Amino acid sequence: MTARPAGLRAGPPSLAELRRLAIATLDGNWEHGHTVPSRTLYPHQWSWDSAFIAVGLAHVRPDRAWQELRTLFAAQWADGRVPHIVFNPALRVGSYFPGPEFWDCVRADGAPTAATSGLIQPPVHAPAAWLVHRRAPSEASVRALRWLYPRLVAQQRYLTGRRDVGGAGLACIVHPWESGLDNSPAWDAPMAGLPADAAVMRAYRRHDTAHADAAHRPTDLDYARYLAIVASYRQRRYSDDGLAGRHPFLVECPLVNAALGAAEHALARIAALIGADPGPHRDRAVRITEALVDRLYDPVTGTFHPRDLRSGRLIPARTVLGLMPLILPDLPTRQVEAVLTEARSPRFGLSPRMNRPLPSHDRTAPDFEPLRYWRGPSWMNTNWLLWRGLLTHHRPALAAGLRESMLELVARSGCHEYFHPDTGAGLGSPAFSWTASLLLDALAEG
Ligand code: 2M8
Repeated sequence: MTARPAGLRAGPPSLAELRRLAIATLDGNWEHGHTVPSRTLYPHQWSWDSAFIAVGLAHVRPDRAWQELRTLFAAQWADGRVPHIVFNPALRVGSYFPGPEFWDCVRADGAPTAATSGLIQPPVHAPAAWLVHRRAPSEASVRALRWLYPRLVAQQRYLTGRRDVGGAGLACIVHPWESGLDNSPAWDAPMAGLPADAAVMRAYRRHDTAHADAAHRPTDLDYARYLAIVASYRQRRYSDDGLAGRHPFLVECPLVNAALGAAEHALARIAALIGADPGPHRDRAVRITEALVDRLYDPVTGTFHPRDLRSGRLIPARTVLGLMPLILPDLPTRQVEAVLTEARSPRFGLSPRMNRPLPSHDRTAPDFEPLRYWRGPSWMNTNWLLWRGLLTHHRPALAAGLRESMLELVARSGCHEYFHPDTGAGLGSPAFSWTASLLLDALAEG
């Protein structure tokens, strides 16, 4: 257990103190129109971070919640993709690696004037926008939803159109960064075929390891491969034409596709509110859930797995990604029960009285690493998504257990980026935005 988080007085913190800590964290990370995930490690705007941040801001600063989503979607590409990073032009070169000069998106068709990356992240924005409105409904929130709706629709069209590389109606990711779980063991197999030369990194200066313990971050070999995949996409100027068979990383991810389906459910609600037709969204939601179950659920393991489109096979690793389809309200009962069994197993340890936090990878696996980023540590956003899924599927005791465990993490260690999955010690960046914002959301539903 670590020292008491900065900003809290001695003794166990009260819920009001935790709330104040979360608000101070978000205020400290606010940067003219958006919130940085972390002042040190991630000083620009990140796509799915902004969605999670908006959910928390809705409870305390609803204007900022909408600004957060607006600034992100202002950088949407003409083809509908929402970039995973929007760079802050006021920052010096080298404040983050890889920066805009590495991405070189200006030469891509349909890139915005703002400097961005060319990748996406899980499309959790429509469900987040709907939650922001529900948390703080007003004329302004309806106006904001009217502005966002066509942009969210374009985002879905991009993912189910150009990114349907497998041809079954699911979105394909072209880089591990697109999953949000960068170095998850799920990506070891599809990355294994890429050149294995960590020495490539001598030509670059990693920014992350200057601010966080290298043993808690992806390795140089991981980074060499991340850059190789970006270089391949960049060479085709981020065009998705003819990706099949040529691009080195092509995967259907259960989290990205669960978010894709949840987005259609949210869009149906938004459409109904603003006078558009919810019908097509409902139809698409049904089709996405069916495709997800058909292509990514393995009846033998009883959980969801990513599908590697290059080999055609499901990836055997049992990571927290496999639990994420629980966010789908129309997930069939058989898969709901299977995911709950997996979550309650010693691999993940979900229970009404959790004695350890939910890990990001199977605790019983030989490649479980309690300190290294997405290979074991507990993260607030995957906790929160599973918690929302438990509420959606009416499991109040399990949801309460998970919520308690989330609050406990911050009470012990503060708003850290991630946490040791045994001790709850804070890891990565302190004062991390989505930890603060999702804590606010969990506190509000006590
Ligand atoms: C991490 O990813 C970035 C690359 O996008 C990085 O490692 O530099 C991930 O945890 C990702 O999910 C997150 O959105 C981002 C910013 O918090 O950091």
